[in-house]
Amino acid sequence: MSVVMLKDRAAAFEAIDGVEEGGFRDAVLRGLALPHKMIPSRFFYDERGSALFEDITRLEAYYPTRSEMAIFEGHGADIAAHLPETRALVEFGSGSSLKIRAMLKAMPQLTHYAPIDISGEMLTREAQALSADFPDLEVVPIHADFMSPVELPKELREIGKLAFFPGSTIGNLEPYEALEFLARVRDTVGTGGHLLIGVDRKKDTETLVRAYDDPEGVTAAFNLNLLARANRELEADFDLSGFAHEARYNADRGRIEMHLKSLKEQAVSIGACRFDFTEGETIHTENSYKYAPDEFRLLARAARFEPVATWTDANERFAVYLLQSEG
Ligand code: AVI
Repeated sequence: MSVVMLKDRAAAFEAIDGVEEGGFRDAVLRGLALPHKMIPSRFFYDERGSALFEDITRLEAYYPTRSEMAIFEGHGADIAAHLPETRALVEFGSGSSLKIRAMLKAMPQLTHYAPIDISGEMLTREAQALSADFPDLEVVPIHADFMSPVELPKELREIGKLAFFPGSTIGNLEPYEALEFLARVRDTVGTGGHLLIGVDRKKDTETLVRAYDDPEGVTAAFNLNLLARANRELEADFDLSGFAHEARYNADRGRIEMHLKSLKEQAVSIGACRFDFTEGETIHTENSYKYAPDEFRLLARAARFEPVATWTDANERFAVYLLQSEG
C-alpha cells in the first residue's frame, strides 16, 4: 500500500492546485498521488524522449513501424485505387515522414495535404520539406491538438478527404477515448470521407513483450527518461538506478503495459511533495492496446465508420484499415 507523504501539506497542495491543468507537473503530482501510481504516456515525448522513440522504431524487436511501412509500400497502389474521389489527405499528427511520402507518391490525384500537429515547429519543418518534394501539392499546415475537434480551412471543406492516422497511435488511447477520437475524425472528413489507420494486432505474448522490452534496452531508456525529465523539469530527485523498466502483456485488457518498478523501499521528493514507494511498487506509464481485426472493425462501426478494406504485412502482425464515414 502506498501513501503520499507531504513534507508541508499547505505548500504541497498549493503546488498541486496552482499548476496549469494538463501540464507535466500537474500530471506527475496528481498521478503519483493515486493509489496505483501513474504518469500519462503523452509526457514521454520531450526532446530526449522523441529521439529515443525514433531509435525504438528502428529496433529489430519493435516490429510495428517496419511492418506498417511494408504495407504502405507494398499496397499503396491498391489503397489509392479505393480512393478515386479523394483530393485531400489530412494527417492527424505529423512527423511520420516516410509513411506520408509513400502515400503521397501512391496518390497523384491529391491536390492538398493538411498535417495537423500540436507542435508548430514540427509542422513548419515537415510542411517545408514536403512542399519542396511535391511542388504540385498544396500543403496546408493546421496548428491544433487533434484530441479536440479540428476545424478545417475553407478550401478543404468541399473536397473528398482521407484522414491518415498511422503508427498504431490509437493503441495508446483507452478504448472509450479511441471511440471519441474516431467520432471526431468522422466529423472532420464528413459523410463519405475516409480514414486510413494503422493498428497493431493481437499476437503471441513473447513477440509483444519483446517489442516493448528490447534486448538493447532502448525502450527501458525511453521509459526511465520520464523520471529523468521529472528531475530536469520539476526539481524531483528520482534515483534512476532505483527503478527498473517493466513491460507486461495484460491479456484480459488486450494491452501491453509499461511500468517503472521501484527496486527498493524509497522516498522521492518533487518540490514540496514527498512520495513513498514500497519495494516492487510500480508507476504505470503506458498502455498500448492491441486489436484483433474483428475487434477493431467493431470499434470503427461503433463510431459510424464502415470498414472498406484491410491490409496486413506478410507476418500478419500489423493491420492497415480503410474506413468510410457513414455520416
Ligand atoms: C507511439 N506508440 C504507438 C508506441 C506504441 O507502440 O505504443 C509508443 C511506444 N512505447 C514503447 N515503445 C513504443
